[in-house]
Amino acid sequence: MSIRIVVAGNTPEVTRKWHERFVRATTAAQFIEWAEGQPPVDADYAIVWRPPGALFRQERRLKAAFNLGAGVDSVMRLPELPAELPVLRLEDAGMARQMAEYVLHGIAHVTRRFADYADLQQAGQWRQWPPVSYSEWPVGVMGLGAIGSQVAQAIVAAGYPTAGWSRSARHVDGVHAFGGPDQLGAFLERSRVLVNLLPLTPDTENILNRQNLKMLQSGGYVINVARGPHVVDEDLLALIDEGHLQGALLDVFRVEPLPADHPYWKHPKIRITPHVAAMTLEEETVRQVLRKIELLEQGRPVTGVVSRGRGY
Ligand code: NDP
Ligand code: OXD
Repeated sequence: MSIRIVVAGNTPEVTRKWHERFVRATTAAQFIEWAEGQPPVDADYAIVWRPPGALFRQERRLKAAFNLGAGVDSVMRLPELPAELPVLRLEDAGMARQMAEYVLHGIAHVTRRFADYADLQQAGQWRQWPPVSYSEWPVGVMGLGAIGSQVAQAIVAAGYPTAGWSRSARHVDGVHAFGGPDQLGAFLERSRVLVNLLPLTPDTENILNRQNLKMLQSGGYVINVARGPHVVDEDLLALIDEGHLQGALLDVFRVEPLPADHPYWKHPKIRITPHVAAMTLEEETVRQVLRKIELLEQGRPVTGVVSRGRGY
């Protein structure tokens, strides 16, 4: 009997789209679109994106669940998720390169004063600012994982003094390593641009709060490309309005789509994008997931298994 794989997205359209991609990629497995209320299909694996918890109530014979993204917060928070079920996440799969490009854009926007040039253009003025002094723009990257480590390397290559903060003070060439809660203060104090690439876990929720953001160098800038609940929105807005921070580039939000009346939409010092910093690439994703299923079926080890203790 062939392997049975259930595909479950957050909407029927997402489910259908991914189902089609996997069906097109291989005939070696049977793919089934999951829908709420349908009888159990006794699937071996689940491929999911923000799935409803009911999936895990219905499918009781799963050997593993594959998340169609790097961040697994929407899966790990489901009370229905069986405690022993291995959850696997995407590892890079083409996202790190996109993320590096997005973050470098955000850094250059502030260091090269592109917002000021836009104002000068509106005013019909020809004026040149002095060249960037890179030493005045130390960048700190929170999270040095599959994506964050490559983003940090791109920032180093661009010439900025770069530090990284991770749980384990992970080593990345050219990046000053800080680790754990004890070194968070020192990491923030030496940073002027803060790039957030942490996973969302109980330990990291609300980490970009007044107390921590206040530790950034004056005139600081925040780039949040990880998850919305990392940021205490009121604290970020207050520190910008008080002038301690000069602005922010935000790709992710507590509620998505961002509600129409949210102050971020109209704030002159905040730029937003609709969760597009690094998009899931279909070809790379399908290839990575199918390869891991093949390895698991052969009883061989796979990487990218989420630690239940750490939550990422
Ligand atoms: P990884 O799991 O590979 O890396 C996580 C990093 O965060 C590791 O360096 C880890 O430390 C560190 N970390 C985790 N918890 C803590 C903590 N409590 N204190 C200090 N450091 C911590 O994640 P990825 O790089 O693959 O992805 C990062 C996040 O980016 C995703 O979780 C997702 O939310 C977001 N993302 C956003 C996208 C977008 O389009 N906006 C697209 C893709 C991802 P250590 O190395 O010591 O384990
Ligand atoms: C992800 C995302 O986590 O797209 O992969 O946000």
